[in-house]
Amino acid sequence: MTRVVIIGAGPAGMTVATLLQRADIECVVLELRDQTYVHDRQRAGVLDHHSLSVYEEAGIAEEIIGDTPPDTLQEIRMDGESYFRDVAAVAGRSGRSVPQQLVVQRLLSIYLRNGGDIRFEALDVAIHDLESDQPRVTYRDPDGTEHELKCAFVAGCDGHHGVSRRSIPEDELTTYSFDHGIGWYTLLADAPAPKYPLLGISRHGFAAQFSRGPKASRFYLQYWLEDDPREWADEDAWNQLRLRLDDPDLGGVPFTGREIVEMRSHVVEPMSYGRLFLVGDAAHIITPMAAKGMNLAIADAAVLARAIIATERDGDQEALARYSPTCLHRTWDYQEFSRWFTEMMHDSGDDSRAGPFRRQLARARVKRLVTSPTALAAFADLMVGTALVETDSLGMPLSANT
Ligand code: RFL
Repeated sequence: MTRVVIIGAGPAGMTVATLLQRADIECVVLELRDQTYVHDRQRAGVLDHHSLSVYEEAGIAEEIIGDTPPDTLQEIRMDGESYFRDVAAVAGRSGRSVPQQLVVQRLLSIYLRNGGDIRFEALDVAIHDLESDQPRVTYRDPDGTEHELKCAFVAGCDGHHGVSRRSIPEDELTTYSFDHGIGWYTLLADAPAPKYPLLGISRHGFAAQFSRGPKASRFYLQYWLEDDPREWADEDAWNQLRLRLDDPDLGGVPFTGREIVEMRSHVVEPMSYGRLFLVGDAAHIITPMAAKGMNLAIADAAVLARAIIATERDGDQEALARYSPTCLHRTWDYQEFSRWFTEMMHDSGDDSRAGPFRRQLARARVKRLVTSPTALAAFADLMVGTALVETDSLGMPLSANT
């Protein structure tokens, strides 16, 4: 018998595990893939200010962020002009550019160094007796040996395609999905990143370039849904990046990773059922435009760990009831921000999708951001990461009337 079974060793699962371990609450992590896969999986790249505060509170921020400098400026290139926005100065706080695989590697290293229990290549994970106060989780080793873990709580941190959400009866969940009607081709290359995150607005479509460590970049390239960019020659992709990012020097190295990013948003409500709590991508998917996916996963993980600690240590029966409404409050806030940002950046470039009127509206929004300190302040607050708003079990913010 353990207290908590955590399914999935991504940012959500490893954050729950590390925070529980620091509070001496026994847990076991079950991960489908092997350690090399978990170590090397590249995705997000920014820890926002709230995520940093989670690791600071746990006393592990220094180890997680290493020597990465604060995230400060962002550059937008539009019509041959560059606009710099110092979101950190405006918000009065900043995040850090830490590649997701480093966040996971460092959490894993802390967890293992302190004697944490993680089982890689856990196959056919299944959750049973969720409505009881002693759920069971079963899985199989690659050699076929079957295992069963009894626990008090299950943290479903196994991403969008995992088993946790599917273990909840369908009629207990409401699912909200939205297809943004946009295609993004994402490319990794050992090409030095620009000094600041770069977003390019162009008649040829949207493009962006972000740092993924000191010598690598992740590129994003909008494509039209009738195309399959995986069929593009590398040189065609480089040509589009040069054009849209207004940088003739790009290219000359091979791409080391190519992926299609689904520009879909997805939220399920509630984020818990019986003793199972959905955390991160298992409960919601957000477009990468505002860099919030990993940060929402970390915020959920922190809320869940705190609630489990309050229940286990202090017998607080209410804390877990507030988990789903508190996380959904933040999720919807960021879904709105991400959609707004996505629409603005895409509609203000090519007008074949949204039409010329929407293009002019979107460009007015971009210009407002670079000319109005008030508009920039609201943007910077969300971009850098807001403080967590706790809600009551009905979803009303606890701080709304204070
Ligand atoms: P993860 O990272 O998907 O981890 C889930 C883990 O669960 C394991 N698993 C299972 N384990 C046991 N049994 C099963 N049946 C299992 N099924 C799956 C998986 O192997 C995996 O180890 O979910 P988590 O922890 O919720 O973290 C979410 C983030 O990974 C995700 O939101 C971000 O990567 C999204 N995202 C970005 N987020 C940001 O904050 N900033 C960004 O700049 C950013 N860029 C991105 C992104 C996502 C991308 N892709 C590929 C969708 C860029 C890209 C290209």
